[in-house]
This record gives sequence, C-alpha cells and structure tokens, in this order.
Amino acid sequence: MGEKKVSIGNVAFGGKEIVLIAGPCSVESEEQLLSTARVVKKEGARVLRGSAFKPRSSPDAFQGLGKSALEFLQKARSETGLPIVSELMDTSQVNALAGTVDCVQVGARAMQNFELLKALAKTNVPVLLKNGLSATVKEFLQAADYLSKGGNKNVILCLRGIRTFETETRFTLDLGLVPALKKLSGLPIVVDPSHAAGKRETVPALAKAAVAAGADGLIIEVHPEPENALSDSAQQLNFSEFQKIVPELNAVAKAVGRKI
Ligand SMILES: [Mn+2]
Repeated sequence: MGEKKVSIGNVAFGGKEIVLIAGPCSVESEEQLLSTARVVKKEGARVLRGSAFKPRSSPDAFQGLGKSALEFLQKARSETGLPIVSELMDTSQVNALAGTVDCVQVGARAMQNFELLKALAKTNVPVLLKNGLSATVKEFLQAADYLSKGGNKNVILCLRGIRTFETETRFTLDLGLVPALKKLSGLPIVVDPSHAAGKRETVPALAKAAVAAGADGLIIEVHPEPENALSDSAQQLNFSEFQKIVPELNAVAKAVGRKI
C-alpha cells in the first residue's frame, strides 16, 4: 500500500482495496461507452476510462471524438455513478478536461510535456501519470515532481511498460518497479496491463501479476466488440473476457491480503 492516498471522485487509491479502472480505449459512440460502463460497473470496476482525445502514432489513425466524447463520459458517470478518467495531450485541453472529468490521464508520450505538467500543477484535478516510453524511474519521478511541487499533490503513477528490443509483448512491463516506485514516491501505483501486453490473451496474466506485485489499481481496456475498435483493437477485452478475469484478480488480491 502507498503511504499517500489519492482519490478519484470518491474512490481512494493507496488503501487496502485495489481499484479497477476499466473502459474502452477510445470513446467511439454513446452506446459503445454506456454499454461498456454498465458491464464494467456490474463486474466491480470503480472508475470508468475512455479517451476523447487520442495521441496516435499515425496522423491517419482515429484521433478521438473530442468534445462529444466528453459529453458521453459525463452521461455515463451520471447513469452509473462511476467517476471518469480521460486523457489530455496539451495545455489547450486543460480547462476543458479539468472541469469535466474526475481524473486526467497524462499519457506516455506526454510524460515530459513540461508545460502541460506545469498547467496541471496549478489545478487540483487528480492526475494519472503514465511513464514515458523510454523514461527512467528518475525521469518518471521528476515528471511527478512537476505536479506535486507545483501544487497538485493528487498524483497516481501508472506503469504501462517501456520500449525495449522485445516485440512479442507490445512494451516490456517491469513489475519490480511497483514496490520500488512505492518506496521512492509513496504514491499509489496503478498498472496498465493492456498497453503493456498489446494483445488480449496476455492481459489477464499481467493483470494478476500486477496485483500480486502490490499494485493499488489496474487500468484495463474493455470494448463491446474489440475486433471492430477504432484504436487498440488487439488488446481490448470483450465483456466476457473482463467478466472472467475479475474473480481471478480477486483471488490473487486475497492471497496478498488485499481486496478488489
Ligand atoms: Mn489504448
């Protein structure tokens, strides 16, 4: 458990309870988001994820629905009661997101966008800060310092793996960093098995291993029809796959003295 608790809405991270954050990679339609929100809530997720603005490697890839996605997220929150987390990429989106969502996600590619971190430091919105694709632990913690030393102490670190020479998994996830980062930062640590794995069949094993390693939360991509998803199609779980892993995660959590 982290020394410091950080809450997204009324959901605390860093206590005995391990928090499941789940939802689609991208918000694609109202129905896609709402149907996913209902299922993940029923299975025990406490926070809903869904990106409105997408940082994509290719300019030809789906860039996100933007403002209308934020409206769908708010609708999903009012229907299910789940607080919402969504990603932002630059300072121009701070006002739109900080006033709308319960937590902003700073993605791997923005971890060293220092102007963005400085702008978020001036708000109180909880930040889910992902490690950069090739960031060292020191650089990751320095990015977190931009937020906390700038005035925003509501920081949750998210491990999503780094780029190595290995291509079998999308990114290489060093779970030894869960206890290391807790000790170094005292902050709650969330693990993202979806982006690390890059393919859905690897997600359950990484998720369970992360719980065993002491993660305070997991962020898992879930989509009604992953094969037709507009982003990260290969790694999103469908509803039955998500339903299947939750009891397994519960069992691992219990084995390490925690609960989901
Ligand atoms: Mn994704």
